[in-house]
Parts: sequence; C-alpha cells; structure tokens
Amino acid sequence: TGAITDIDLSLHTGLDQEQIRLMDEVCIVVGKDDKPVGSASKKTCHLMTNIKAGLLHRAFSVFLFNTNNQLLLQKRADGKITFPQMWTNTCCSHPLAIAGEYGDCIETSVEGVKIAAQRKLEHELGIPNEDVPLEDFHFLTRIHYLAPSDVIWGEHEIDYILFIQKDVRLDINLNEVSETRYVTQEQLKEMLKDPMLSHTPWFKLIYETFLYKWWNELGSNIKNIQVLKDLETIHRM
Ligand code: DMA
Ligand code: MN
Repeated sequence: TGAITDIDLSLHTGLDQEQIRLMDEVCIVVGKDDKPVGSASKKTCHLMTNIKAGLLHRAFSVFLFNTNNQLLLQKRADGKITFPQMWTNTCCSHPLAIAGEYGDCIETSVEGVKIAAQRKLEHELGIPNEDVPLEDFHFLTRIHYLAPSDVIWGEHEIDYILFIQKDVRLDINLNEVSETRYVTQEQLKEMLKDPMLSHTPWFKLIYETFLYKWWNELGSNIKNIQVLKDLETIHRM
C-alpha cells in the first residue's frame, strides 16, 4: 500500500452534512486474504487515490427476503456520497473497528458483520433489532471487488454476503434511502432491463453470479441455504 492521502470535505460544497459526519466512521483495513492490517476512516477507504494505491477494507451486503420469497431493495438517497440514487440490495455497509464488529479470523469476522448488519438495518431502514435476530442471518461467501463511483470516490472491499428471511417492520431513514421495494425474481429482471434505473456495481456482480442460485434455495426453510455456506473462498470479481 502506498502513501495515504486525504481531502477536506468541508471545502466541498453541496455534500450532505450527515453523510460527511459518517465519513469519520473507522473501517477495518484488510489484506487480500481478509486479515486485518489496521483501520482507517470511511473517507480514507473510499478515496480512489488510496484505492489505486491498494487500500482494501471489509464490508457486508444484506439480502433480506420476506416470507413470500420477495427480496427487499433500496434506492440510495440523493445525498449519499458514493453511488447516490442507485437501486441496490437491502442494506450494505462496513463492520467498524470496534468491539463486537471487528474480527481477526473468519468465524469472529462473520459474527462481527452480523452485528454491524443489525446496526445498519436499523439505521437505514428502521428495522428493529428484534425483527432480525443475529442467529437468523446466514453468511454465504466473500466477494473481493473494486468499483469507482466517480473520479474521487469508489469502493474496494471484501464484501461478506448475508441472507435473512423475515417479515420486518420498516421506517426508512430518508438521509440514507429514498425508496424501498419488495421484488420477485421476475420483477427484479424487469427492473434490471429498465434504462431509467441504475444499479450499484456490487449488486450487479452478485446478481450476475450467485443471486438467483441462492434465491432458488430459499424454499420453505431458509436453513437449507446453510449447505451453500463457504468460509474458505474469497471470490475475486
Ligand atoms: C458500503 O455500502 C458497502 C458495500 C458492500 C458497498 P454503503 O456505501 O451503503 O455504506 P454506508 O451505508 O455505511 O454509507
Ligand atoms: Mn466501502
């Protein structure tokens, strides 16, 4: 990893103040093997200058299904600094370098991202923690990808994929999410064809590879999906 650079967001007019504040969150910096090597602010981790120098951090993506096997999608708010206004999976964010969310081996890291997932499902979508108990999250695999958002910002992550099937209460945080929608597989395929809509790069990567295979396993008991759990592989995309 080369030299870390930084920018002063207070000099950037038009950015959302709450989203600027969240750029101070402390993410877990990892090597290509997902072993933690340190920590850095969310801002530092998402600057393309640092990403091009090799900076990589840990993240998670939740796919929440209702008991009718429909997937909950969100449209990212206009004020999101990265990938605004794009449709994406239920909830994404980062486990932080704090007690509970930090993990130094795959087993503790999986527990950490589940705690982070509960925290962010509540923050972004107003889902009470009791509606999404930790034991109901199913870890599937890890995906390593890099995607620019614009010339300044982007993602470079090892992304933990979590599935959960629950009927939940929603109370969306408009600073994070502008719209939500439950979709069937057919409805998602139609949305993806609509030229008026855009989708996040990580959501595209996942639906082009694993999403339908995993979705088809939901059936009557989500615990069936446990056989697809892969603690070993990090898929490079
Ligand atoms: C980051 O998501 C994580 C992935 C998998 C892209 P995000 O930009 O929605 O994070 P946050 O909600 O913390 O801003
Ligand atoms: Mn990220």
